[in-house]
Amino acid sequence: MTHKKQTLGEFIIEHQASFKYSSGELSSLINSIRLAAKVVNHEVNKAGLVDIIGQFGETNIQGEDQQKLDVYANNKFIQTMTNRNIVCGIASEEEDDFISINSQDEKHQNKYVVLIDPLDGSTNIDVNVSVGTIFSIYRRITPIGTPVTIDDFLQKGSQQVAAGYIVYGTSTMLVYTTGDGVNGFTLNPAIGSFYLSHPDMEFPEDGNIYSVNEGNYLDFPLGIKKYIKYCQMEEDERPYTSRYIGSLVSDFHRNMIKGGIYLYPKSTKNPNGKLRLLYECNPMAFLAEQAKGKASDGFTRILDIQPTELHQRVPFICGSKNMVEKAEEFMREFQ
Ligand code: P6P
Repeated sequence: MTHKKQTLGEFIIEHQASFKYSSGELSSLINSIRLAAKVVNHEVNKAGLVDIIGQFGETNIQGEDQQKLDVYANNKFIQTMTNRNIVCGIASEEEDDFISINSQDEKHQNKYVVLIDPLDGSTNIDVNVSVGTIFSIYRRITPIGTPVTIDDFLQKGSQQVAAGYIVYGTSTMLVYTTGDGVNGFTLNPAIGSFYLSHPDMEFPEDGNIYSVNEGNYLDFPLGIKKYIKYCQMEEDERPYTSRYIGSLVSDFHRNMIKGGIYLYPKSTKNPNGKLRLLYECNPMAFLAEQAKGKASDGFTRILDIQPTELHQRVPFICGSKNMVEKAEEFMREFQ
């Protein structure tokens, strides 16, 4: 007899008591993300059919052309979380500065801040390759009753209370953690419900997939070059397989299921790497550690890095524990 799969809503209610900060607000916040994910998924899936693709004619703080779907996803997540009157502030890759959400009663009683990359991998939209949304949730640290400040957003990744991603791929999945393991939910588009399809997701300790943009090889630090050559050597279980989608969420998701490592090192073109600490590396690092994997900049645990700017970038190595540790070994030996 097949057991009825638990819906995301049922799962949230059942696990609410285990939240470090057991409060209905966090459940409601995750539910608002669930709602926005379904709406954005609908647009992503039909993107090829209507004129929603292509440049929106503006650029974001990263100087990247904003795709219409980027802007749409950004607005949808912000609007959905604002309407629920739970968050006191939102930061987004698509917004130059953070947004202070004044609660309807204007007394700033809401206690969570959310940081999002609304549509990561957006350059893949035009070529029908999977993209994703990444979110990171903290409790504010400035006093309730006052407007949020930048300090509420510049918290170490170790302070996150929840993090996750939605991957809009061959199927749409929502994968998240509240600090008690990682669980994956698959959307049944026919009825619009997410069902628990991947309980207790964990990175295999070892893997044979490495994900890096080898086009930047000549610019990489020597330690990274040495590690890539190590992956390619005929020895033991190597050579590994090279798989790079160009969408962090998709590469991370595949590597978590099959075992593997994702690397976005620094280079002369990107002296601090390309990925942003607050709304890409920290949430993915929280998920990685909760799934028994590892995430560092090659030397320092990502979750221990003290942020200094909203859109700061860091080098990022993340995945199966033994693979990350081997890469760190090369980084230490060859700096
Ligand atoms: P490159 C997408 O823009 C992104 O932030 C990640 O999702 C992806 O892994 C990476 O950048 C791809 O960057 O320089 O290899 O095209």
